[in-house]
Amino acid sequence: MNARILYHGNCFDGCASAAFLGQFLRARSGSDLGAIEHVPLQHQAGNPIPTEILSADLNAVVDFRYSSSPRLDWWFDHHRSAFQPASDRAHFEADRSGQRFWDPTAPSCTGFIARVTRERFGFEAPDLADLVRWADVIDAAAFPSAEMAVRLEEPALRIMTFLEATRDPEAPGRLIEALRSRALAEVAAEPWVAGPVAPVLERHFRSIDAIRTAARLEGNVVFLDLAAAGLAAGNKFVLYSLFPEANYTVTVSHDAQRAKISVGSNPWARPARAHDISRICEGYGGGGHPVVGAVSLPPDRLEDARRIAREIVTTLQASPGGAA
Ligand SMILES: [Mn+2]
Repeated sequence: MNARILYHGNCFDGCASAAFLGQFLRARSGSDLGAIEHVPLQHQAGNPIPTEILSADLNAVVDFRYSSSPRLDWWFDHHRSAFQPASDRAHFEADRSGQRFWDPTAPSCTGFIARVTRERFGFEAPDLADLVRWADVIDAAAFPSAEMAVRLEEPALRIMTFLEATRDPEAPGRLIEALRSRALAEVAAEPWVAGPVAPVLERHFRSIDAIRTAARLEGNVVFLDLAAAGLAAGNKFVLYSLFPEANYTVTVSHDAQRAKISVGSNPWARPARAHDISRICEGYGGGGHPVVGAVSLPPDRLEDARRIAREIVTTLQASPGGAA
């Protein structure tokens, strides 16, 4: 019996989920289980999980949307948008296989798989506890400090950087195999991980100095015009590490597709966010969440983007509701 695990590609939680489920399936099936093949999935319009892809003896999907295919043997996800089309939700709720699981409140899919396989199937994997813990931190952006997310020193954060940067189609599968049985520090030190990560980190650290020069703290808001500074959008935690006292960030960026205003609130700031950022962005045709949002304009409207960004800075400097 061979197995295929489909997972959210180029994502730490996706790969960690695949590694954890692989260990579970091995423990459950013993010598009946032959090779496990790992196939990355990407969000895209249309059906990203065609039935032909579920053609192994045993097929699993982790950290990715639902499929109503009868060939799907195991499914774990924690995305709120797991059911597309929405009618898939009724299919999921009618399922009696006891092998399809969804919890949109779970910080990571890896942690969710660990919880379900322990509670329902008595599976314990103490050697994967570190992997589970880091998947929870990374997928929920629950870093104890902005500095940790900027320094990228921890092995798990190096592996995260590697996954976001690698263009080698063989790399994620190799990584998943390694994560199943080896410590994160050992995997991060492998030349095939550390090698490609080095230039990415170097670019990242160099951009920090340029951002420090270009950004301005205006009251409780950091304003950064990346377009004027000739910088591309990057690690969103840099501004919070440079300006820990700021409550909000407003960034203008520009590429061939759009002129964009990004608005964020500092997760580590006290007092915490008071404005609803999604509502502010909606006022300019954008959107997002209460804690983070954006407005996108066509690429030829950079000056309009700058004007809107200035207006949003002023709005955020005032108390919510209008009183200054
Ligand atoms: Mn996830």
